[in-house]
Amino acid sequence: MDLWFTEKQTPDYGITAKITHTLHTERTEFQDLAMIETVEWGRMLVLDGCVMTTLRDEFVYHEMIAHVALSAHPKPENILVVGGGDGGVMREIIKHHTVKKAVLAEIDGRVIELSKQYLPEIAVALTDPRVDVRVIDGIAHVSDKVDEYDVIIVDSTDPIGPAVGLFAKEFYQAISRALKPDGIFVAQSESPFLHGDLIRRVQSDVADIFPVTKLYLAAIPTYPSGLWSFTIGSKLHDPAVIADQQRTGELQTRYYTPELHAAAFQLPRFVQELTAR
Ligand code: AG3
Repeated sequence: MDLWFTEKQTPDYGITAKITHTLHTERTEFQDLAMIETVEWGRMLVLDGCVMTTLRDEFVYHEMIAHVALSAHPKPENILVVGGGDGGVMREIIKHHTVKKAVLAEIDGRVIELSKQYLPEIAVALTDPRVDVRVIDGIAHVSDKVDEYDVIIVDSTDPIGPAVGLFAKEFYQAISRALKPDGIFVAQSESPFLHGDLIRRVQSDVADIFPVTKLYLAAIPTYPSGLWSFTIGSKLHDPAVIADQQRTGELQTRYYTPELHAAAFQLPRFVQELTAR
């Protein structure tokens, strides 16, 4: 049988994958959710028609959103992940032995439950004793906190639907308050090829709030255009510099390396322009 899934990444362009079967589909309280088995990329989680993660390339995104911020921090102990219900970011966070507690604030409990069921390789850490999984609105959680976290990671969907507020300047302000005086914040910030205006706006909003603001890149084949950006805001530490060489050197990873940490901040000229103030 010839079954295909297409994400329309723009009105005029998309990515298509042959699938062997659909494992699950439902309309949750917040979004359309699908688990599908693809031939090329393995099992895939799709939210509102957008590829969230696949078993074959998830390591790139999850390692790069977690290890840059955590390695730039000298002693990351209390961590918050907003979104990230599949658990991939958590799996990477708990590789840092300094971490005492990591809170997951995911608004859609079905993403957590179905990831545990269908993506156990990604969701493994959700049962770790250091991980506190909460089905709550991350925006409300962050607004309640002052001086609480060393690192806050925003693993959101695209800035449409339930994730719009996660790209708002007020949210970045609340994140800054919720962070300790040397805290670091990182968020996925979409594709330089397709979402340049968004990257420009996010960089400028974060730079209004955080003394150090940078952008770094990773290659994620199943995301729109394949080139993906992360915006990082830091109150004190330079996010491009590894704080504890030994801890970072010990990480078991497949994409992230100490050399790549520094290299990821080296931007092509057209991307540099998106970060100019
Ligand atoms: N976060 C989603 C990245 C956005 C992908 N966008 C798209 N396919 N249009 C990924 C969640 C993984 N933990």
